[in-house]
Amino acid sequence: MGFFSKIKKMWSGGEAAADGSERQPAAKGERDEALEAAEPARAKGFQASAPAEEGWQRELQRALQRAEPRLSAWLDHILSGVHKADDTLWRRLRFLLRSLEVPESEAEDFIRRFRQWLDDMDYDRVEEFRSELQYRLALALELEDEEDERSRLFLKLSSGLTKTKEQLSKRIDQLISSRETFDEPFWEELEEILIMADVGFNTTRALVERLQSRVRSSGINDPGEAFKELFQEELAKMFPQPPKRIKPAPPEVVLMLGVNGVGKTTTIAKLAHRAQMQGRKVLIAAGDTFRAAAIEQLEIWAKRVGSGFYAKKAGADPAAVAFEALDKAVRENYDLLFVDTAGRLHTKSNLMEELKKIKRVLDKKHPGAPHRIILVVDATTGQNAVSQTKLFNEHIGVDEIVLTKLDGTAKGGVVLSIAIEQGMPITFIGLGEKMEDLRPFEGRFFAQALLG
Ligand SMILES: Nc1nc2c(ncn2[C@@H]2O[C@H](COP(=O)(O)OP(=O)(O)O)[C@@H](O)[C@H]2O)c(=O)[nH]1
Ligand SMILES: [Mg+2]
Repeated sequence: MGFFSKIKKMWSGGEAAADGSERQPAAKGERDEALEAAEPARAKGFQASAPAEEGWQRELQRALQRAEPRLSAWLDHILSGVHKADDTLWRRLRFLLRSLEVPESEAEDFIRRFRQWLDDMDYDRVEEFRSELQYRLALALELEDEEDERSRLFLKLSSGLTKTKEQLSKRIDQLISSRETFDEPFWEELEEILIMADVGFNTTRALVERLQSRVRSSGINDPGEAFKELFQEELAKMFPQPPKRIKPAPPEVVLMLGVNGVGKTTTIAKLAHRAQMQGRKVLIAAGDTFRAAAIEQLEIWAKRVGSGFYAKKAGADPAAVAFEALDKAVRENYDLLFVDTAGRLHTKSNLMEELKKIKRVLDKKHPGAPHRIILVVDATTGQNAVSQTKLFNEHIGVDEIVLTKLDGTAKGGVVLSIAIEQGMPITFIGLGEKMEDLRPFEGRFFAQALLG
C-alpha cells in the first residue's frame, strides 16, 4: 500500500489549526488547501461508520487527526472491547484503512490475507495476533520507520539480545564499576569480555584500539564517567552500510545462500512476507533440489505468505529451476524473485560450482541478475558464522548478511565480527521464529540496544 506518506503530506499544516501546540502553523493559503484536501478523507471515514459505534471511533478519529503516525495508539482504539477476530474487528479495520484513503480493493486484500493467516495459524484471540497485525499494518502503510514503530522494534531487539547482553553489557558494567582508571588491566579485561561474547580476536583488537584513542582524546579518566556512551558511539560507527543500489528492471532477483539449518528457508518466507505486505508481487523458487523435504517445506511457506512458487522434482538441476523460475517471473510480471539454494557443505566444491552456475544462468536470462546475493548465517554458531561468511564471499561474492537466531544466543558479539572484520553489511536480523521477528538491522540501534 504505502499510503501514509501521502496522508501525512495531506495532513501536514492542516492539523496546525486543530492542534497548534505541536506543529508550526503553515502559511494561511497552504493551510486552507491542506484542510480542504484532508476533509473529504475524514468525512468519508465517518459516513462509513454505523451510528452506534461511537467511543472507539471518536477516539480513533482524534488520534488520526493528530496526524502523528501512531499505529500502536490507533490499534488501541480499534481493539478496545474486541477480544477476538470477528466482524467488529474487520469493520473497524476497514474504517481505519478508509480513513487513510487506502483504496478499497487493497484494504480488502489486506483483510483477506490477514484472515487467511489467522486461519492457517489457528489464531483467534487478540493477544495471539495483535503483534502480527501491527507488523502488517506498519509495512503496508509504510510506518516501519516512524518513531512509534521504531521504539517497539527497539524493545524487541533489546529483549531478543537478553543473553548476549548478559554476557557483554552486564560484564562491561561490572568492569566499569570496579575500575577507577583506564589502566592496562582494564583494557585486558575488556578484551576478554569481548572475546567471550564471540566478538572475535581481530575485531576486539580493532575496537579496543579505537576506544583507547577515543578515551585519550576525550580526556576522561574514570571509566564510570562516559565510557559506555563512548563505546556505543564507536561501535555504531563501525558497521558498514549496505551500498545504495539503483532499482533494477523488474523482476529483482535475490539469490539466497546459507548452510543447512541456519534458517534460510524461513528467512526467505519472512522476506517474502515483508515484500508482499509492501505491495510487491513475489515468486519463490525451490533451488534446493537436493532434498524433497526442502521443496515441500518451501512450498508450504510460499502458500502461507501468499507468494508464487516454482519448483521441479527433487534431484532436478538447480540452475534449471532458477532459469525457469526467472522466466516465469518475467512472463507473469513478478516484482521480486527469491531463489533458494542447497546448503550441504560437506561437498563444498560441488556446492560452490552449483551456485556459480546458478549465478551465470540468471545473468544470462536477465542481465544484472542476481541483483542481491544474501547469505544467511546463524548467530548461535558464533565464529562459524564468520567462517561461513568468508567462505561464501570468497567463492560466490556476498552482498549482504541476514543473521538469524540472535534471540537464543549469548554469542551476539558475532554481529561485530561479521560487520567489522568481514566488512559485510548486515541488513536483517532474526529475533525469533515468527514472521515479524525478522527486522532490518541498523548499527546505531543495535549498539544502543546492546549497551544501553
Ligand atoms: N529462535 C529462532 N529460530 C529461528 C530463527 N530463524 C530461523 N529459525 C528456526 O531455525 C530452524 C531451521 O530453519 P530453516 O529455515 O528450515 O533452515 P534452513 O535449513 O537453513 O533452510 C527452524 O525451526 C526455524 O524456525 C530466528 O531468528 N530465531
Ligand atoms: Mg532450507
